[in-house]
Amino acid sequence: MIIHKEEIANSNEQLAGKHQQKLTALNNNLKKDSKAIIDKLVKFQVGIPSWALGTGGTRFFRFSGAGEPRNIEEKIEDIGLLHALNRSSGAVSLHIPWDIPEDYASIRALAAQHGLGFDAMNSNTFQDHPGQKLSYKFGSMQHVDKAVRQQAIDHNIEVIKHGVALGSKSLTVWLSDGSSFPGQLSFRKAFQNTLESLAEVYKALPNDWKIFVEYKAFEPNFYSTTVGDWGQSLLYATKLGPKAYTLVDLGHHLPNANIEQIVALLLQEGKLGGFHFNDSKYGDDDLTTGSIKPYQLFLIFNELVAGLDARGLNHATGLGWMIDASHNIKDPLEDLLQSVEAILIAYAQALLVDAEALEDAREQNDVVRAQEILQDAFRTDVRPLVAESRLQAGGALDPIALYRSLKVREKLIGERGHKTVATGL
Ligand SMILES: [Mn+2]
Repeated sequence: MIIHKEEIANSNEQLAGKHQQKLTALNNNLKKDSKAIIDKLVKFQVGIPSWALGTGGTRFFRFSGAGEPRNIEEKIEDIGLLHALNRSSGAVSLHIPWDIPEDYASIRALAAQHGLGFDAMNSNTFQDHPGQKLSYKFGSMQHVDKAVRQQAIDHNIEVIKHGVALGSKSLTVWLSDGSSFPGQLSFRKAFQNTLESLAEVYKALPNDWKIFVEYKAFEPNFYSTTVGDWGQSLLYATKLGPKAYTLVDLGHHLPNANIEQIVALLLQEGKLGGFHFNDSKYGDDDLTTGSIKPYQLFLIFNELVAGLDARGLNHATGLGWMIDASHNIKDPLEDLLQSVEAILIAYAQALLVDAEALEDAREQNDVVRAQEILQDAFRTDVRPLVAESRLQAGGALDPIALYRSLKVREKLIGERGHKTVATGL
């Protein structure tokens, strides 16, 4: 299905009066130029991964949703719906082999029709695929058997080829490699094998591509992970070369890690390349961004904005932004609308921070004032700015309300049926 411009315009018309009131009230109290902030919000796009359109599950059970996309075309259609509503979901991040494009030209045309481009490609050596010769049970790029490592290398090179054909410019590698018991592997050999394998993939990267090395503290391996934290990821990225970067996934840290500090230093070193948004209470919970720790999200964005500005990088294109979440009990499309909204809210709040005053407070060791400056921005209700940016970009003032009133899910169920499962889930 398609959401028509008139449907969005009609709904916006009904909400316009109230929206204008809120925006004027906010503008009257802002110390910064709201136009510059709104322009930045309009440009900011968050990639949507192809695996996030269906209902996820846990290791206990997967409670199926309904009307889920059954193939890559329907997944692109779903991202098109999101983008029509919020105008901030303009990129698709594909997962291979869950979403292998068969006809590149038609997939590209379909994406373009929805105003979507192709963001980072994702490889998968964390599971065995049908017809695969060798097993990844004991790792892929770290494996003691060279033939298994070669299989993982070949797969990643294959993913790059798909990406080139679609117009993508980056490859994200997340390895589940590690060990579940002490003594199971040699940390040093596992690192060396992984580095050599990644170097083979690096060699196959086109010149204008980036490779993102994603880290994760634990799970599915529970004793060690071969790319376990930002230090290890940075080590790989540094040894690989200038096209290799670290990727921060918010859920991949040990509890209470200071992610904003990690982000600040990686950016300073020019080695932060990709970013995966989600939220968590305990581990890699993959919950809706901003649903648990909105203040942390704001503090991270504060460092992102400061770090990107310090390097003169474009906020919208300086990093690869993507949502990486699992929707177990919510409608995935509603969940994604909430996540994108939360990301834009945190971004807008970070743009409100008075960086000069903050720097001054730091120089004076005025701890109280520094905190006041940050919390003043965080406690500002910036939702009218985010809504205005959507309005200006042609999106809906209230995406979730419109999604519900247009009965999008009901229509998708009508088209696709109740019992559908997205590929890869
Ligand atoms: Mn991730």
